[in-house]
Amino acid sequence: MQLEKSIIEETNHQQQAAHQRKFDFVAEDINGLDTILKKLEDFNIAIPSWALGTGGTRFGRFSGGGEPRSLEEKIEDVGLIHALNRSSNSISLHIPWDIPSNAAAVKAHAAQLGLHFDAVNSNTFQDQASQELSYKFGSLHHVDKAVRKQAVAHNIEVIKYGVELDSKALSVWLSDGSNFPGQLNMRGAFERTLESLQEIYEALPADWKVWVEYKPYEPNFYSTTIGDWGQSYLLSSKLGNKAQTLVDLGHHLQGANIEQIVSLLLMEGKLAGFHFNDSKYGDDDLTVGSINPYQLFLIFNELVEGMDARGMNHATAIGWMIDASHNVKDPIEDLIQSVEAIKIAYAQALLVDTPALVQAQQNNDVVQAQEILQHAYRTDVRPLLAEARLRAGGALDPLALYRKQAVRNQLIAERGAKAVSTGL
Ligand code: AOS
Ligand code: ZN
Ligand code: ZN
Repeated sequence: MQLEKSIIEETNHQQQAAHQRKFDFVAEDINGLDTILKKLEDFNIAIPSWALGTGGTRFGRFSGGGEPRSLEEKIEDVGLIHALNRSSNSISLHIPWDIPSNAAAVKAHAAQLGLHFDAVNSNTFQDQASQELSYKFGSLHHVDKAVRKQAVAHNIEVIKYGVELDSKALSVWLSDGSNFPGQLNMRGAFERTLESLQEIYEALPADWKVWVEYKPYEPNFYSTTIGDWGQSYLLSSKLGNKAQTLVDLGHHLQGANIEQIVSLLLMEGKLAGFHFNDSKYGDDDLTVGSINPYQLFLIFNELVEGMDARGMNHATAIGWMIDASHNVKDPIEDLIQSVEAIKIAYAQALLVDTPALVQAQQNNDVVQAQEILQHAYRTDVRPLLAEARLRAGGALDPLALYRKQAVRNQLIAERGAKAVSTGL
């Protein structure tokens, strides 16, 4: 299904007066308002194809119904989100969950909804029915050259699908690791991973990147071969300019200073981008900003400062994507909330008084530095986001409109209460 533009316009019209009051109140104190609004309008976050269905844990999965049954329906769902928020103009596909058998048609369908294709993701963390050799003991790091060869070939096949869709990056997350001490030689595992990644790297088109994601544990619980940003950075440095490190916010041990990691990767030109989510304990894949929105703001503060220092375009220089699992929420509602939370953090970071902060840091004025950051963080920027959406043709309040139109019920009527999406 698609949302009629007239419905969005009509609802916006009804909400206009209330919006204007809130917008005028916050806008009055903001310097460079139009520049900020333009940056917000330009800022889009990619939606992963695997986040449109209900997620689950190893204990169960409780579908809410109306899930997309095909790649076409996944694209439609992203189209719905984008129509509402005008901030989700791309989709990141996962192979083999979403094989684009007719790439031209898939691309045309997406384009009609204002969408393009973000990074393509390979999968060597599961065995597929058609697969000859098992990944039970790893893929790119496997001790058996034949398994590594199969995994390399899969990644090269994913690049080929991506080329057909005009993607520009291959995103690699490996579950390779060990469950018990002694199970593998860590140096050997790293060297074999590097060698496999080098073969994949060789297959990248000139204007492509490979994004190397790290994760400290799960599904392996003793060691992970690309376990942290240092290991990913080491690999991406050895590989070359087309390789960068991808930061998934949930892939850190508790207490890690993610903003510092981000700042240094950015400084080195090695920050590929993000998988946004939030967590309380580990890779919980909760809605972005639901647990620790201040940390999200601090990450964006480093990003804005670091990108400006390098003259980078905020919207396009790195990859912005959500990677979350919606176990108890309607996936579309969760994604609307996630995009909003990311843009709130971004808008707050844009409000930081940088010259004053530099001055405070120079003077070792710790109190003033904290005041400056928290002043920006505590500003209610939601009316700015709403205004940017309005200017871009989206809904003033995407979530409210989604509910008012009973979109999920319409999707259930169309696809059935038991429709199950491909994915984890
Ligand atoms: C796994 O924990 C990672 O976050 C992956 O980025 C992602 O969830 C996976 O690649 C889905 O395919
Ligand atoms: Zn991820
Ligand atoms: Zn993850």
